[in-house]
Amino acid sequence: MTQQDYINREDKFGAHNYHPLPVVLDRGEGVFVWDVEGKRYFDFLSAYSAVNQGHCHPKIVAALNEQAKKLTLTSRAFYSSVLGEFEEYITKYFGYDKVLPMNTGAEADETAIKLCRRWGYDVKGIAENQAKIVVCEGNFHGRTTTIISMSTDPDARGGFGPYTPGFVIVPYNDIPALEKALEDPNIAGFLVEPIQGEAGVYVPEDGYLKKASELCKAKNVLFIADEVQTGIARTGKMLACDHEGVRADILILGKAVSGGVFPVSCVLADDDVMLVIKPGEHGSTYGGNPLGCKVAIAALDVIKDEKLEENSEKMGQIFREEFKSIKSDMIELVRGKGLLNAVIIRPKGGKTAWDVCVAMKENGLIAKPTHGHIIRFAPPLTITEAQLHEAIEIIKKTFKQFE
Ligand code: IF1
Repeated sequence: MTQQDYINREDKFGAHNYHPLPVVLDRGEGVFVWDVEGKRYFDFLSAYSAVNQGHCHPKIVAALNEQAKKLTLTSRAFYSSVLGEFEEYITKYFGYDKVLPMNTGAEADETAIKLCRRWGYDVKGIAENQAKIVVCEGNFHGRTTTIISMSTDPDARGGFGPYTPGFVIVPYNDIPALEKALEDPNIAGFLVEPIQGEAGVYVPEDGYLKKASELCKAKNVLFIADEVQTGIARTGKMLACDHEGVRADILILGKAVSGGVFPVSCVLADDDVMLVIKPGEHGSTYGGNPLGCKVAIAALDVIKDEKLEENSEKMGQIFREEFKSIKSDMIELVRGKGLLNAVIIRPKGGKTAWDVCVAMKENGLIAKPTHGHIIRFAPPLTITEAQLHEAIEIIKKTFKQFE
């Protein structure tokens, strides 16, 4: 089968809800992936920051294999020998009283929304069905019906109504707007991405998160951080909120919690919030399954063992410095933190970010354009300095081809 045969088969039998770059991947190891013809690429997407620990990390895969032979799923109708181990591990790791495990990022966001609303009624005393959550313009929290109800992206939202009420949208990185919105006594929470990923790696001004969390505290509103994409050392600290010393009341994690090996997401909170949900009121068949628990413990171990926070910070600095030295009138701006970076592309002679990504692919590096004019650069955090320089040479060479 040629690459085109694989592409045609997906096109014929799969729903057309994605528009992938024309490359068919077959194998991965560390920062590299190989296509079905054996060509090697630097992976600068890392499965949207799920593969922070690198592809097929031996320790994480070993944890998967070992547990797979023993017990994979019990449902939450019974206790398991592994769930408590994971719960103790992750709550101590992030410093929260309790965790609620789910599978995907969207489910964890949904969990946070339900938790926040229930807290709003039971603890804050908001009248029935009146609770509201403040969210930001340009947000991305997933694909469920409730989540797209708070989206401002016409592609994500359009034509899927009717929408779930109860959200108030304010501009991102705008403290006065947030302050004004929080005057409404029915606001139960403020849900925010510490850096907006899908919006194009939009980094707020220094102090925004700190100030926002203080405003929330003053108004008895839960500060809810969606760190599904920014968490787990992606931005140079374990959590992006750590850059400003902010501790969320509800922390949402997904993606790299399990190193891209098995879907695991979760919500962390202290008892005063988490215990408002009672038995039977929320859950998921696979949530907290033994396989995911063991994988997540191994994946989080790897972050610490290999000092990936430090490496992410250091390699990120080098990446942005080097990028600034690339002479191309197609590069408008480079921004990001740690190894979550984006480059804004100025189209030239009809050539767009898509064409740049296709050319980079030909040269041995894969990344994905977003919003037509932005390319995200987010390699696995295990990337070495030598590998980073090699990757940057590929990027330089590619931009030169457009001169
Ligand atoms: C897709 C982007 C990344 C997320 C935040 C929750 C979720 C996500 C902050 C939901 C998911 C994804 C999903 C992926 C594309 C993607 C993405 F391009 F949209 F912005 F990562 F860069 N919160 N992000 O970023 O997590 O349910 O997917 O596990 O194809 O939709 P999920």
